[in-house]
Amino acid sequence: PDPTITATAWDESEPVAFLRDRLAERYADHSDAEVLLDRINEHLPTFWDAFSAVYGEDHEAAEWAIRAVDAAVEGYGDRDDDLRALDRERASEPDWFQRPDHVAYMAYVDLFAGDLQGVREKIPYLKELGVTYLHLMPLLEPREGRSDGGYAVKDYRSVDPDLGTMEDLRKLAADLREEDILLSLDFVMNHTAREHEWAEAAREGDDRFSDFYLTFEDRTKPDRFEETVPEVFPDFAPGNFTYSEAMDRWVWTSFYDFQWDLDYANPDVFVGMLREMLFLANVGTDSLRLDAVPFLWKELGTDCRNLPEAHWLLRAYRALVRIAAPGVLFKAEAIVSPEETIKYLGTGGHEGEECEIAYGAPLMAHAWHALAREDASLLSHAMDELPATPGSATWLNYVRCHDDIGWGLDDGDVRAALGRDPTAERRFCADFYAGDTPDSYAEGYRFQVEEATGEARTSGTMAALTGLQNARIEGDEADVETAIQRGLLLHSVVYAMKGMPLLYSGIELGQLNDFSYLADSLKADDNRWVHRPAFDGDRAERRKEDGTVEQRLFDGIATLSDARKGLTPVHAQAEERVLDVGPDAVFAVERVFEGERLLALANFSGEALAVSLSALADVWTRGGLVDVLDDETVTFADRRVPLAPYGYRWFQPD
Ligand code: OTU
Repeated sequence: PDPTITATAWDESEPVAFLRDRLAERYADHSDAEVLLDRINEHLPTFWDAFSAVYGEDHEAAEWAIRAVDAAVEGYGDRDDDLRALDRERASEPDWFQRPDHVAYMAYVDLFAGDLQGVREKIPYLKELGVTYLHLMPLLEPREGRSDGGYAVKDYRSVDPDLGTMEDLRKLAADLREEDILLSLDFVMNHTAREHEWAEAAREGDDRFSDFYLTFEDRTKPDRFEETVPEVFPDFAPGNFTYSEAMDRWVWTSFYDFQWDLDYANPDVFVGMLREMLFLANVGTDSLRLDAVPFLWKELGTDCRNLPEAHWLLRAYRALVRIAAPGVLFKAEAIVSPEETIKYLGTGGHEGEECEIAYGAPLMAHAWHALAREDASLLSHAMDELPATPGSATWLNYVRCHDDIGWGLDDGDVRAALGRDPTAERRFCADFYAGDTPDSYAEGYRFQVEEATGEARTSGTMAALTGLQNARIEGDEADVETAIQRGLLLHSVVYAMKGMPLLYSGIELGQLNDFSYLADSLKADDNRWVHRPAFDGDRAERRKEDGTVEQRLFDGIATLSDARKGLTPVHAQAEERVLDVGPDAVFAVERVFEGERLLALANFSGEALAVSLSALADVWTRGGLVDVLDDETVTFADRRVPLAPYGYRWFQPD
């Protein structure tokens, strides 16, 4: 029934109590009333707090709040028994996703395995790498033609027919669960494809759906927004607005012109997207990757990124999904400055109320910077400055992913740690990885160059950026070895730091840049495709042959995955301390949890060197150390630990 609340009935002084009573009446006869009302009572205060911060506190907002809870209750109703059982299990072990054992892998279904059936067949391969969490890139029905790798969704309730069916997806989710692998799927929540039925209806002049998107009758407002809103893809999708002839209006399009930003100021959009989100959760998804969350709210005079409302929206959704499907994780895709990124994990009194996971882009970009400079000072400084991660959350740490590398080095950090000009330093990174500095070994590409400063983002596979690509082409075995070592070094850091390590498919085999996209007119202008090669089965076979590049990389990474299993100090709740052990080239971190310690050392330079442990806590100096990766006990003369060029070592006290 329609949740009409008249202005006179609405009690604005006791909104939560009012809503609680209404909802108790509404669901009194529900077959699962007890469970539902418990959850509603638990999450209603945080939900209303967040929801009303966005939509106001009047009786109409309250009606929408009830509609939103209705959608959550429906979502609960549609949830399978085994998923509900999983929800209960996870509620009793809140750190279930923070444990040391987790290793994530991300892949495009078509490129990795052809289709969803193919992914099922690849499960043993994933297990060999120690994978416990699989993020499959966008696989819902995209618009035809260009679709930004599936990030332009036409229908959130059907699978891309080239990849399989919804039934295949459910089966895959169940098979993965059987093998203890979590499934993560994208929820593209900032925008839909222009061909989504809501956008189609808006174009046909439907009143309700016209309000689902941000459209403007002329350029007055768009021009004012453009004064403060940066562009995401200035090269191939300049500006933030696209003219729609059908509507004779300007539509907000942060990304490509065919990706229409939703208007979250409209509560109808909030509820509509909640339904789509819960549908996806109920397919058997363990984690929703919430795409482009910094962009959810727009406000004149701002950069329209990371606004408080974006956080309130996520908190409101988080509370509602806890009513329907509490075992489902929220993973924020927010590639923004370190201080802004961490807020998506729930900070400032909102611990546990927002996302459980966020991409560790700050670690990623700084590690690549350290590699280029053979100097870990900025990496150490930035990681040390990062505010403490909320205990309820974790990072997803990675070396490469499907996107470009944005050189998100903070001005103040660059000045403090290096005493250099920040713009020049970011430009140096783009130049180095494009192979344009005198001693660069890299073979990457600039993505979205800023003409004014020469700054740019970087595309390219890990193999291309670490010099493996060039070394292989030139056939120099010593260079090949060095490049493999660079790739493993980066992974050793990602595996040691707070968070879940994430492998980007193909990285474990040293796959090279792939230029086939240039022949495809739908992709040719977007060079991110250069680092999205199809999984190479022949290379995968070579991982079994001793001494091949593939075997050395694959086994190096698998060894790190193995080492994490059961290694208490890499639990996400473990403390993380960046240490100073002497040479600027060395990144040293200590992790401590439940009385157990890990010391991870990483030499970012191409020279062999030694570090001194004497200045560290006595546990590291009083006796022998267990070399975790070699599985042996060692002692060092004068407490000096030798590190090979680009070498890394993990120790525990004996
Ligand atoms: C994401 O990335 C996806 O990862 C991209 O593959 C998509 O193209 C895009 O959204 C649109 O759906 O700007 O350069 O702070 O950095 O959302 C990639 C978040 C991007 C943005 C991020 C975006």
